Amino acid sequence: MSAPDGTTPVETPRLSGLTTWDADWAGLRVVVAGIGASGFSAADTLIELGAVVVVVDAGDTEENRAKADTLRIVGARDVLLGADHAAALPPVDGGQAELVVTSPGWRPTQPLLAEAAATGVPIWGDVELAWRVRERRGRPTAEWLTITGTNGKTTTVGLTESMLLAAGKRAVAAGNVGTPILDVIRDPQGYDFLAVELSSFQLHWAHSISPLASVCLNIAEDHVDWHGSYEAYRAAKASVYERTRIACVYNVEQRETEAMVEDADVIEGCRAVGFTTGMPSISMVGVVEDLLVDRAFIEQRKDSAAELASIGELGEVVPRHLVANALAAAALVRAAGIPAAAVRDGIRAFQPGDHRIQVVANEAGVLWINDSKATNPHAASASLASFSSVVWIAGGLSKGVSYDEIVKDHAARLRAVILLGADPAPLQDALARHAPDVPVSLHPEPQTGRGHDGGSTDPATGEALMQWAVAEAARLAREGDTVLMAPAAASMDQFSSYAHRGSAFMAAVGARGQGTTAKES
Ligand code: UMA
Repeated sequence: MSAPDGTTPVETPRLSGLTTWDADWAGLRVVVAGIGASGFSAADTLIELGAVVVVVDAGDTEENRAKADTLRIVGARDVLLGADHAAALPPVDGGQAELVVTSPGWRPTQPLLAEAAATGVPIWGDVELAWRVRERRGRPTAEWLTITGTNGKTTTVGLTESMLLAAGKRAVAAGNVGTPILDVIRDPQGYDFLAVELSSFQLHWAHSISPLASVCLNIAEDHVDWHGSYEAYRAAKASVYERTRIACVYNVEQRETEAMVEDADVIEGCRAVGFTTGMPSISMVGVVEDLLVDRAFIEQRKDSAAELASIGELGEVVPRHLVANALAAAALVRAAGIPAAAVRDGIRAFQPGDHRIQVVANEAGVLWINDSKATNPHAASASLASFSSVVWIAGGLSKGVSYDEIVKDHAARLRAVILLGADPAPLQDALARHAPDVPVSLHPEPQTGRGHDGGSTDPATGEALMQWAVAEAARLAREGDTVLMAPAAASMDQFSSYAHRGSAFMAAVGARGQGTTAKES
């Protein structure tokens, strides 16, 4: 077996025997790259397994030093902090490392990793390590349901977890969603199922995962800087389907995901199951009138469908992509034998995260929605598509993306646009080209853009800007409109995070005396 570049081995005779927790990990010489969430968890796990571990991180920060102290106490051979240490592969116990376990944020071109690859030292991500140690004597072995995609991963992983819990299973969401997967693998009680969110970075470094069911929700250009090309990003996403055992779940409305399934090397007998927000054909889950239905996992699927839940159970405002996410989650758990009633109960119990299509107010016929988490055009486009007449608050740090397509696709539904962003030009220009009749509001004073890349964002600036934007929106919105704050851009030029931007929006709407229906957590 070799890494995605086709040359670097990911196995050696020693490593190929290491496929359970109880295998002989003792004395294995490992370099762990990174001491963030996943690196710390990987190092801690390897130490517990008896490996000889050297941890490297370019950041010599107070937080990293505290973590380094903890790892030394539990038995790390060495922890090397600082940029110089990350420039080369360090020796372990005087010899060459037998394995590198990397954190997802480290690019393949990073010098330490490049040296490992060039000298034939296998590189695994923490997710690969987790897969290798998932079986442990005396504990249940959890089944994995794996979820990737450009947008919607976190919602889908949350819905999947909720449906599994509703069925009375011991289940947890882990991976890119925030909880390092090796933390849940080491849970003393163990789990029946893991709902695993996988980023393209994690997939790049995962080589032998064989999930029960898997899904790539959608794909659009993202993270090209890390992968080097869109093709490489796509290949990483597509690898989620490799070695799937029961069902590869694809997006009927995005043919590219179905093509990924067709190309995947799956376990004999694995089925392709589609999800669609339209009427489902055989072997799909989909929508009939206002119901989510299953035409894939019932015996009479040739001529009938089983009701799973009604769309209204997903919330007050149900954008199409939320329906899609719920159907994808339903397909994953149905593949795992979860009853239809638990799909419904899981949807009812699910609490979506803040700042993702969050209803802030619904008054005087105007719906106010906070979708601050829409930090790229693909996410904002899905959001816009959910409403027919929109006052759109948008713009921010554009990361060099093009706005032509999103403006072209949604020009007809725009009542007005209110621009945020230290440099509003990218979106403003696209609006001028493709929606010249839509009124555009720009803040009367030039925006500074303090805060990006290490500068200190002045929260007051962001708050004042948002108050202006909300006042403009209130002036422009008509009965039946939706005021949608889905910026299609990152926030860091004017806010400290997307959460800060969303909170500023909610506070500004609240301050105008709108009846808030959502509270901040
Ligand atoms: N570092 C270096 N050299 C490098 C890169 C990083 O030394 O070249 C060090 C940093 O100083 C830092 C550590 O590595 O100490 C950080 O490692 P990391 O960036 O891989 O982050 P972790 O803290 O390990 O968190 C990772 C995921 N982060 C990324 O993929 C960037 C988290 O996803 C994930 O929740 C966590 O593992 C647990 O699995 C976050 C994310 O932003 C939410 N994901 C991206 C996204 O969703 O778009 C992919």
